[in-house]
Amino acid sequence: MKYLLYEEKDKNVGVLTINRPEALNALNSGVIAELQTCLAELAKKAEEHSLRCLILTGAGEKSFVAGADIAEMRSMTVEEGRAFGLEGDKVMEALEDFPCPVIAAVNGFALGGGLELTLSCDIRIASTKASFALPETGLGIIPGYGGIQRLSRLVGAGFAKEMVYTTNRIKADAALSIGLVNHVYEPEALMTEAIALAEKITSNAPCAIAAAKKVANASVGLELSKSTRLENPAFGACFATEDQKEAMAAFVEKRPHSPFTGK
Ligand code: DAK
Repeated sequence: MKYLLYEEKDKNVGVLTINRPEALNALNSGVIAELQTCLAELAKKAEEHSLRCLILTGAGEKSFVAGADIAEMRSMTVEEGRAFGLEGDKVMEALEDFPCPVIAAVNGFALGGGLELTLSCDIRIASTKASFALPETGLGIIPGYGGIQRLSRLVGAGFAKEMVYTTNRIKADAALSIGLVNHVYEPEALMTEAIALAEKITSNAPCAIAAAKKVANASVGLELSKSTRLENPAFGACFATEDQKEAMAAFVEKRPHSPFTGK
């Protein structure tokens, strides 16, 4: 891969790095195509539970992803713009539907499509150097990778609309205060903390985590009465797993449970 780095850490944690630092990791069609291919491959590992939490980050000290590639977009026709958007949407959906949790470790600029990428992840953590904005309206376009919708759901329509209409860039502490990120760390601590968070997730039963992610995603936008009904079949299905039997037996027998297998 030209634009991506992938590294497997201990405890079923993977780190995927967008590696185009000379352009602040901007999303050109090459990056988008590689993300599609790579996420499809990694999804197979996640289905088998050999990968149980994925961390997404950007290469270099300055940027997570500084948006879609403006140099590439500037001369697009309406049809090309739509096609470019559709390919990007596939990446956003692949992250959102990824079979295990995805953490965005935001190490710098998360602008436009870069912010939208983080919104498709399950959890966002940031370094004190991170900043967030949707600069699209200043470029004559709108956030086209589901940013308006996902940001509104996360931080509420008021903050989302302010970010879209003003293009103002907000720092990590402001992102924390509106719930856009869960935690903020010093830059040198970001990856250690991301891995610690990922390992905490992977210490739990992978089938249960996958089921919880599916229920959480499927519930978005549904009335409470409908979304709670989604939970019941998923809850019941957990009782078919070896991990549930072992974890509950271990509790009752007052012993540590054996490692979760994802079965
Ligand atoms: N695209 C292409 N190149 C970029 C880039 C970008 N988004 N951001 C930075 N770069 C490149 C710069 O051109 C520069 O390249 P060289 O000149 O060295 O060749 C290099 O990265 C370093 O950037 P700077 O020299 O500008 O670095 P500074 O520290 O001075 O400034 C900056 C950093 C992040 C403030 C600045 O680079 C900047 O404002 N960048 C643009 C940020 C931006 O506006 N991003 C949003 C892009 S719009 C769609 C769906 C989604 C989208 C579009 C369509 N459809 C459904 C159709 C998404 C749109 C966007 O994301």
